[in-house]
Amino acid sequence: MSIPLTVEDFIGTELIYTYDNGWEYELYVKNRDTIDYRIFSGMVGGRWVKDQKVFLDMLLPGVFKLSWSEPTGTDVSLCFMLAEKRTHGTIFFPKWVHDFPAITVCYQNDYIPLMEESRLKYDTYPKFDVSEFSTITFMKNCGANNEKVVAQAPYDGMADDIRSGKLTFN
Ligand code: FER
Repeated sequence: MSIPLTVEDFIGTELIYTYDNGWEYELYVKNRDTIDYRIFSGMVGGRWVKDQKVFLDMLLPGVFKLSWSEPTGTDVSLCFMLAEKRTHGTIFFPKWVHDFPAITVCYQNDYIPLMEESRLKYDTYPKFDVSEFSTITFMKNCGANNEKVVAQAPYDGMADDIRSGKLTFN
C-alpha cells in the first residue's frame, strides 16, 4: 500500500509492530479519535481492547502521534514514522499493572469496573515506564469503523496469520 500521509489516509490503518524489547502489538486506527488493539506478546500479552479514545495528530506528513490514558491508569504515547516502518512508544504503567499484569490480560471492554477498582485498590507509584522503538511488520487500510479488524482474542501465530493473508478483515 502507499504510505498514509494525512490523518484522513491514516484512519482505517491496521498495523502490527514489534518493539525492540520483543513485545508485539497490533493497532487499528478505527476513526479520528478511536483505536482498537491487540497485544500478542510482552508484559501484558493476551490483552485486547476496543474503542479506546485517543488524541491523534499528524506531526509531519506520514508521521503520527497517538496518546491516551487507559481505564487501568496506564498512559501511552506512540509515534508512527510510516515511511521508515518504525514507531516509538512511551508507556507509563501504574505499579499495580507491573505487579499483577494478569489482571489486565483480558478483553478489557468486559472488565472496565475491575480495571477501575484495581487502579484504586493497588499501588500507582512508582510507575513502570517503558520507552522503546518498534519495527512495523504489517500495514493495511481496512476502512474506518470496521468492527471485524479487532474482533477476537489474540492467539499464538495470529500475527503470522494476518501477515500471510490467512486472516483478513475486509
Ligand atoms: C502500544 C503500547 C502499549 C499499544 C498499546 C499499549 C496498541 C497499551 C498497553 C496496556 O494497555 O497495557 O503500542 O498499542
